Amino acid sequence: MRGVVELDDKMLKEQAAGVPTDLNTHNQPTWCPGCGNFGIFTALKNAFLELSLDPSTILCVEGIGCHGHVVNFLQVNHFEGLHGRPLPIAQGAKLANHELNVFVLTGDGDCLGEGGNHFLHALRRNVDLVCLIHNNQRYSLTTGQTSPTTEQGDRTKTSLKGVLEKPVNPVALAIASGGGFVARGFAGDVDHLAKMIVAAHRHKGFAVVDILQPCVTFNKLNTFDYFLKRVYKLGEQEGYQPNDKQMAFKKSLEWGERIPIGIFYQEERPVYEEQLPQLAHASLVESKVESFDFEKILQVYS
Ligand SMILES: Cc1ncc(C[n+]2csc(CCOP(=O)(O)OP(=O)(O)O)c2C)c(N)n1
Ligand code: SF4
Repeated sequence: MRGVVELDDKMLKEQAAGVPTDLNTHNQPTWCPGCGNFGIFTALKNAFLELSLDPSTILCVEGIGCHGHVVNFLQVNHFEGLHGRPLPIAQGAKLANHELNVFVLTGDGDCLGEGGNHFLHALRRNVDLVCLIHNNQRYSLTTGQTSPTTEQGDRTKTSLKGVLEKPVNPVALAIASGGGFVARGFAGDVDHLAKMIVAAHRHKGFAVVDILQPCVTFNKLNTFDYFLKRVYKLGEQEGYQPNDKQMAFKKSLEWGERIPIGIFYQEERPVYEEQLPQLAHASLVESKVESFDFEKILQVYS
């Protein structure tokens, strides 16, 4: 894989002394050797460096799953709560503090199964944050059961004769549900994925990146080789413009011999937090508690 974080002299010295570098903690990643999460982790760190974000302003909200282990390896603020619930937590955090740079790291099970309802409403609500779907087409932490994105006919330990249902297509779902920034990346192309994450963060509004993430242990179909033979970049295709919703939707349905990655659709629209009159000028953390008349509020409810 390409795109490894370049350590400067200071970081190398810190690392040799056992002191955390700017973004790594003391903990070594525990994913299976060859897991696609390594590529996503590197792309995320590269994106943070490219964006020059102060780590103290970054909040990563993780779901429960192999993807959520990032909480242990990355030196930024984190919140890991319940399975399927990172989106409500992340939206609440952004409403409370508009200055936070909020990134949701979620799995295909977490985001589209347990949290599927939250995903739909986050898309139409449009709070300014980035949602990265580590899409390995399995419930991997719990040892490889069928997830909402497992391919029809593929066999898993919970679908011994092959999955009967059609898979959820996160890109098509996001475009159809009002998403203002919808992209797909591949864990095996770290540089391109980092670019997708940077563009998602620069977009003002809810930005989704569906990431093709091989699970080398429990998914023997959608491997690195499988994707390397199929993925191509939308940006390199002549005439593709990510502002044409109908074209974007058509492209989002392409899956088989060729699988597009890149920005499918982008459209800026007003973000939720700036439309709430009570939060339009300042977020909750900036509001002075003294300016509230609690007596009056209590009287209303007494
Ligand atoms: C409500 C609820 N249901 C099920 C579980 C058990 N559980 C924990 S992690 C997990 C699988 C996570 O899969 P996914 O979100 O796709 O992440 P991955 O491990 O593949 O990265 C499940 C089913 C749980 N913790 N909470
Ligand atoms: S089980 Fe799959 S997703 Fe989880 S760490 Fe191993 S390879 Fe990665």
